Amino acid sequence: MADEALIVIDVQNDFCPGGALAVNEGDQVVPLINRLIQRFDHVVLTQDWHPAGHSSFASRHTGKQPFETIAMPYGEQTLWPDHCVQGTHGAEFHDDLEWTKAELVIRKGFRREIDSYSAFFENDHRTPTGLSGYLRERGITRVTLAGLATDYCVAYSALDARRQGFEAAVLLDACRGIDLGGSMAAMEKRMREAGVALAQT
Ligand code: VGL
Ligand code: ZN
Repeated sequence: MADEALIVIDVQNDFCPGGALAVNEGDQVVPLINRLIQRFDHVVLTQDWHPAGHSSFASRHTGKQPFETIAMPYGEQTLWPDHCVQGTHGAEFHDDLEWTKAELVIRKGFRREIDSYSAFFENDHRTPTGLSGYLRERGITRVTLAGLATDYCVAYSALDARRQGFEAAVLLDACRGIDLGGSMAAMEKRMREAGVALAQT
């Protein structure tokens, strides 16, 4: 287990019921993830962490509504309601998440002009967060992922983990998804094809 890390993705108020970008049943992952945190030697958290007026917010683009897509210099980008703004309550971890044991918090999406779903790379698939180097230097070869949302930040993190040469598993019962236009099925397929183990806690 010393060479394994649990990566808890974006268990933040804005992705839970009542939040700005609420994922259906998002808060229900918290008790499962708390048990996982106890079981793992190494725990990393990610925190979606946008400046106000972030380019992924529909409010930044006149005439655009949340969940529409636009072309950005780095590719297609889904537009979201304003969420996880740095320093706000919505950006904080869910109150019941027992995160004190975490050894690292990776904040992502802090560059105004580019979004970042993955814990490893921003949405240009090129700009690193530093997580690969951190894990590698610590001798971690296998990551287990859980959190929000299955079909966005969890899935892109798992795909990049494989791309970076880590073994990767996603615990689906400790995740909840957004499911825009079939994104749940599409991302589960992509994960499976990339060699991500899809499992349960
Ligand atoms: C996420 C959309 C926008 C996620 C973050 O955590 O899956 N989704 N920002
Ligand atoms: Zn975001």
